[in-house]
Amino acid sequence: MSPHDDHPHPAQTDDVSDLPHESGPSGGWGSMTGIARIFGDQWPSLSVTDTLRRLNKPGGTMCASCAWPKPANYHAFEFCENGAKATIWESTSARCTPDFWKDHTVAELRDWSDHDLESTGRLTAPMRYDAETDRYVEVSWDEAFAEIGPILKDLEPEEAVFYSSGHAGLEASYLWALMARVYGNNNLPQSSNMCHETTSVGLTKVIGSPVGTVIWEDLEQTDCYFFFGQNPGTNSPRFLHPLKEAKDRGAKIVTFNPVREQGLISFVDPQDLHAMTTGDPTIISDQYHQLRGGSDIAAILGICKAVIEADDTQGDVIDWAFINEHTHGFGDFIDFARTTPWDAICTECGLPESDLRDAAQVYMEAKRVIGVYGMGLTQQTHGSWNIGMLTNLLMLRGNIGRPGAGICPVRGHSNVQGQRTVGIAEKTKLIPMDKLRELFGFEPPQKDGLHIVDAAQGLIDGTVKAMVCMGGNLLRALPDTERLEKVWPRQRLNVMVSTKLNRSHLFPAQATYILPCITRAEVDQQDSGNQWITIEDSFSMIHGSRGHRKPASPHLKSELAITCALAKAITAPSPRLHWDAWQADYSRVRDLIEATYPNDFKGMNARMNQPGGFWRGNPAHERIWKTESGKAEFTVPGKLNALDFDDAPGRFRLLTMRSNDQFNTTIYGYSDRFRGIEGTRDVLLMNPEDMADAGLSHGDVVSLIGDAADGLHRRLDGLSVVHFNLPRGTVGSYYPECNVLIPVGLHDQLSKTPASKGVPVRIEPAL
Ligand SMILES: Nc1nc2c(c(=O)[nH]1)N[C@H]1C(S)=C(S)[C@@H](COP(=O)(O)OP(=O)(O)OC[C@H]3O[C@@H](n4cnc5c(=O)[nH]c(N)nc54)[C@H](O)[C@@H]3O)O[C@H]1N2
Ligand SMILES: Nc1nc2c(c(=O)[nH]1)N[C@H]1C(S)=C(S)[C@@H](COP(=O)(O)OP(=O)(O)OC[C@H]3O[C@@H](n4cnc5c(=O)[nH]c(N)nc54)[C@H](O)[C@@H]3O)O[C@H]1N2
Ligand SMILES: [Mo]
Repeated sequence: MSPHDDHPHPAQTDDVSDLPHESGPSGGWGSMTGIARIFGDQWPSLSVTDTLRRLNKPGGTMCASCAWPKPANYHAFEFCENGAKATIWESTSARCTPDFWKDHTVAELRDWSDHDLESTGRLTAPMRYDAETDRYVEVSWDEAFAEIGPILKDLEPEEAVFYSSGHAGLEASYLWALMARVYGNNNLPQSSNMCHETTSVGLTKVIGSPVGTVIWEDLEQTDCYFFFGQNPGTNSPRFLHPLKEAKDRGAKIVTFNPVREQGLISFVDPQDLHAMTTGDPTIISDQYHQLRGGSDIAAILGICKAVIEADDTQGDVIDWAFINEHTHGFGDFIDFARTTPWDAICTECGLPESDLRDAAQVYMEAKRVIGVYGMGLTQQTHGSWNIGMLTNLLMLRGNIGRPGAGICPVRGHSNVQGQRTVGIAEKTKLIPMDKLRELFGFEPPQKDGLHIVDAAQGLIDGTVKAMVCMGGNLLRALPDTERLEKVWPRQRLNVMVSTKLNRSHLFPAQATYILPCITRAEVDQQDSGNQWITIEDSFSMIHGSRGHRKPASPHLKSELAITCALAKAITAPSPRLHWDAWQADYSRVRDLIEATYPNDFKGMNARMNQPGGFWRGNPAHERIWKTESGKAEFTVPGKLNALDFDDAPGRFRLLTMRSNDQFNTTIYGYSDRFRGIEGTRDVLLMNPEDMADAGLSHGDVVSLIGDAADGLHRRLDGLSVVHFNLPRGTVGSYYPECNVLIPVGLHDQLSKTPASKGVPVRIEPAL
């Protein structure tokens, strides 16, 4: 039992009569209370207020939480509740020093919760696992690299994997990718393999762009948003400001989500004195459609069908000029929309035809529409079809590549998109190998590397023998965590560059090292001074960032310094590889990035601190389609939902959720304020009629049983049932606890993104 683990279930504070669990607007005083609570919990030094003041402003520090863009015209406080939580969490005064291990063994810590592991504080020194005592012991940096080097050199290059989790800046990421390639592989999976890989692959297929087409000016000009499966209130709260501004000028917002998410319902701007005093919220969604989990294809098709019918009767609804000039495949798509009957569409998505026609009406009345999406669309077995369908809808009225319109995937980690841009990619076709050869005088490996799902399978099969991780917590973030915990220790080597202790440290391989790093808000002192780093946001804007805080320990190194030291330990010296000089002055790495990607990063060193960042451009924004046909592609999905299983008696569609009190596997606390769930994460959210049919009452304890076709047994015990406003047949429970239920093989068919929002489960009462 963890020391602070006083969160037994059931402990919901909500009243069951209080359906649909609405908790007051997002933002407002609730967000202040959320920040105050974590402040009291973590006791950061008071200089954290200085860090917060500098967040997301030119010349300041770019928030290490999400990738939401940073505007040129920033607010006095350009951070949100969750950005503040992330900053306070890493600025904690708590330290997990080598002495911590005097009192604890690794085996014992496996019973601790994710929250309590990270609550031990910032890691302060490099550590090596000692099997004899089952503890970590301090090592010097030199010893660590001297031991890691020979192990990796002894492996076949293909047996080692270099994972990264979207935090490290462009400079460290560029060198990380270079290091792997000089070492001899393209095994560079990244956290986006678990989230927006569906975008990288699926969106590229239809519009030739791996990233969204929208920029700030579009947000300022749009008159309509369609939201599919993205939750700005929790995951990108600064998005609520442009949404409010849009509502203030009369724009419309239509949302499709099985869960009524508070951030998409109403918002009180904490920086608006009048709103804070009166408590008057802005209503965000004009229409909120709670479709069944995984059924967006049907819902979007219904909207398209209504638009096509309106064009048939009234004319001039579809943008024929755009379709004729810019698209391919429209004939097949319009046939599909015409021939799919309304009752099939409505049965699948669980919404009446009138709802879809209402949504279509708003869509047709709007001149400029932005389609926003997140994990609700990407983390499905046919997530790529979802993205194709949303693109179909936007293209019907030419809503891509013109001002105020476009497609807007909202990214996750703060630099997750940028890491891909500068070479962290397992697919060789994405990398300018000729440039690398020319710049560094080596022969880059030609074979595609491993996606994170392939790496997980490789761990199971025994073909992957070393995971070297720049951040992250794979033993919680990946699917099938219980299976992976069993095979992870078989590795020859595991190296984890981390800021805090997490569960992935507790299943040591034959040799295991934890290498602690500074965070973005901390001073990154090198020979030429405190270094700037850069990141890329969701709108492909590049921003400089520099830390001002004293590092949590004098023994920490930067991610870039660790990369250079590792590179020297695992690759042969070469007159073209100046790892020491690059570490001494990161501007030299920016010159390399510019030399490798001249179109994207022209003048990088000079432009990085431009207010709002500099844009690396996007051909699809200018209606240049880098697809196979040279046109934007209409696509026809293979079926009306994005799942790999059919409905069956007793089978539910599980969507794994983030609470407002977590950042991925980092659990800040047990208050999912927006959903009215307090004091526990061990819950199963369920429709009241489904509960009645299953003979369950609010507070009953149940188990979830995996119901995938592979026949393996997967279960999660001890969840208390919560009476919740969800469509019938769809249930919700938290990520990462639920990851034991998701098969490694359950993923998007095109991009391999795990289908974390479309998991087949059954429910069993507790014994
Ligand atoms: N505070 C905080 N911020 C974060 C993160 C965090 O954990 N905490 N994580 C970061 C990361 S790495 C990422 S990738 C992003 C993730 O941000 P989001 O993309 O918002 O991800 P989720 O909250 O997992 O899911 C989004 C929504 O999808 C809905 N949904 C589930 N299934 C379906 C479906 O079948 N159809 C539709 N239409 N909707 C569905 C859920 O109810 C939820 O509201 O956020 C980033 N920002
Ligand atoms: N069921 C289910 N599974 C999911 C998802 C889901 O919605 N449902 N979402 C998926 C998504 S979108 C993602 S992105 C992945 C997330 O997967 P990961 O990126 O692997 O996980 P995180 O929780 O972000 O990693 C947290 C750890 O990163 C380390 N860390 C924090 N800050 C830094 C830093 O600045 N530098 C370094 N080097 N380390 C740092 C800390 O040690 C911390 O414990 O999970 C995926 N898994
Ligand atoms: Mo993510």
